Amino acid sequence: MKRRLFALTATAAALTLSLASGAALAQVKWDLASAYPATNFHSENLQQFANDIDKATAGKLKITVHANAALFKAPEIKRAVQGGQAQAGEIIFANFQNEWQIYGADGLPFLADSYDEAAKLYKAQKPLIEKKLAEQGMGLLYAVAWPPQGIYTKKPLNSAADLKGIKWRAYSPNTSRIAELVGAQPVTVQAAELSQALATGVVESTMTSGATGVDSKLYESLKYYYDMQAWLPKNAVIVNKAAFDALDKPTQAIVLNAAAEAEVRGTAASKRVNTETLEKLKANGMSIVVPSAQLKADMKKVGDTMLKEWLEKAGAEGKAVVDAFSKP
Ligand code: PCA
Repeated sequence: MKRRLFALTATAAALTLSLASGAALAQVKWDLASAYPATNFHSENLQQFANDIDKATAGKLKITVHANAALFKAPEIKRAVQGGQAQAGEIIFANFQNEWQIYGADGLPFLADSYDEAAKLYKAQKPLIEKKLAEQGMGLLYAVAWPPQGIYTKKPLNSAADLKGIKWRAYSPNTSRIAELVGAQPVTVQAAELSQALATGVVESTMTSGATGVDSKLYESLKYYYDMQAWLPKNAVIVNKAAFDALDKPTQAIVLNAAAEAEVRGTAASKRVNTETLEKLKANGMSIVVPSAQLKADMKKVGDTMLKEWLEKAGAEGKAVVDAFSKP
């Protein structure tokens, strides 16, 4: 009897041992939700990020990228990552401004309107955003700016007054506010539904990048692109903290390293795509227009109003971000 018990215990011990080593070798699978088409430069960069991790971990961490809002719609991705329905996701910060103003800083017209300024603004936002995401049970892996935002229309624009009454597609609180300030009618439509909204006449103008102009074939319904270079909103790749913490240390280091590389690679791609997509819009019959002095001045005024409003809402944190950004 005694003997038998020992034998059983030994078997149990062996089993535990094999399970433990099995656990250490087990493959981890993550879902990464994103909202832009698979051929968009952000999505291609994400896929490369996932491939790099797959390779560096010898297949131990497999990340499936679900592009084009296939898993969650753009505004749902942040909550899905927070709740662990997706271990990771790509969000556009500016979508979450109503939750916390600092997320919207890079969606303010003419605050940071070049790649260099966007990088500087990111530096000012980053410590606050990392802290906020940590409080929400998430981590920031990397962020990449979209190309500068311009105005797409059917008819020529001489000044902001020409935007009065037109149906304006917005993707964020700030892009809706612009419409209100110029007297247009804002309709919120995320990129995944933009082509359809234009085709069905739900909207007839928008403010976005050349990249999204090409992704959504805006030249099929719209004729003009006013190259305002108004702001460069950032996409960020975020991770559920519990999912990240559950990885072993070497795998965590691999993820962070791949993220740092993705940030550099994605930023270079954004710059390249900015030039390429404006060329593509032109090749497809769109007029790429340098805005008139009047249109520029009108939109600058909109930007000034929005910065003032934002600073009122964002309080001391907002002031700290703008001060850090404005430091020479
Ligand atoms: N494209 C995205 C966000 C900013 C951009 O350039 C969009 O239009 O939804």
